[in-house]
Amino acid sequence: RNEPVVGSKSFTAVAINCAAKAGQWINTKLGAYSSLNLKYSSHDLVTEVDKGSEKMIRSLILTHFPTHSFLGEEGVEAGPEASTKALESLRDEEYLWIVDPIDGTTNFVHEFPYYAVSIALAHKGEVIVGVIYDPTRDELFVAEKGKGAYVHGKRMLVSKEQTLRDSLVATGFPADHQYALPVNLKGVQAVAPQVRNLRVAGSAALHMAYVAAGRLSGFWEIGLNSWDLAAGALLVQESGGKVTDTSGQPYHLGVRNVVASNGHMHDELTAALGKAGAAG
Ligand code: 2AM
Ligand code: CA
Ligand code: CA
Ligand code: CA
Repeated sequence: RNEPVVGSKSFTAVAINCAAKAGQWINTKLGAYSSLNLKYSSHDLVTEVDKGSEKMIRSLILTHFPTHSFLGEEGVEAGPEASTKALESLRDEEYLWIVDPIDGTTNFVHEFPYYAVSIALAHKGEVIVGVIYDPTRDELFVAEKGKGAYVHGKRMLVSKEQTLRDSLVATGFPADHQYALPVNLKGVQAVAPQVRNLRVAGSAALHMAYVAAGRLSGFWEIGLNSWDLAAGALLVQESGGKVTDTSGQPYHLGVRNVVASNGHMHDELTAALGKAGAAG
């Protein structure tokens, strides 16, 4: 029981199967969804495809593992209070699946091909499996705690840039225009002049997967939820990178303000955000 690795192969197989199935179905709905709803504002979208993807993943997981717990974005009321509560009530469960059925819904709605399915399994609050699937490129990112991270079955390693100056860094523009967006705009203003260049592609999960794959040197964003980060954090860690909150404390499921990187320029990025008053 104190060896969470036992059985993790079948956990991983189920996670992969769910992500691939949902992702392929999502792509059949690109440009063909029928209901677009606003959650909090015109910046916060949900479609029936988000809900359908979550339903598909949830029922497949619970068929295989009926005793496990499930936390999915679309099963939780919108807003930071509800998502914190939902995580708090479940994080001590023995096995908890944490699912974002489409990360990058705004992109999906606008047919900007950069979105993903994110599935993580936590054992007593610690992520042991992370899978992110990009259906546009048919790219499957998989990590198992202590066993490395893979894309297309090939081991991933973070990039080697040592300084912000040589780094390609991504961030996100939060949907929360009241609080998180102004904070992150300060971060953008501070970081953009210091890095090689900045990318804002609209999927936190894929940005994390790209840090793991060495395609980005680092990523930060303010105001995210557990389902945006759980799988990606394990991918980055298992690829040799570093994941903390914006104050430099180690990643855990409750982290909302995240910095993920190749490890080398991590402290420089975190310090730049802190100095700019952009740590959230
Ligand atoms: P989503 O597409 O699953 O909603 C882009 O900056 C990132 O922010 C995406 O990963 C997106 O995930 C997430 N996001 C979108 N709306 C959000 C909200 N209201 N609160 C927190 N994160 C959000
Ligand atoms: Ca959403
Ligand atoms: Ca998300
Ligand atoms: Ca989502």
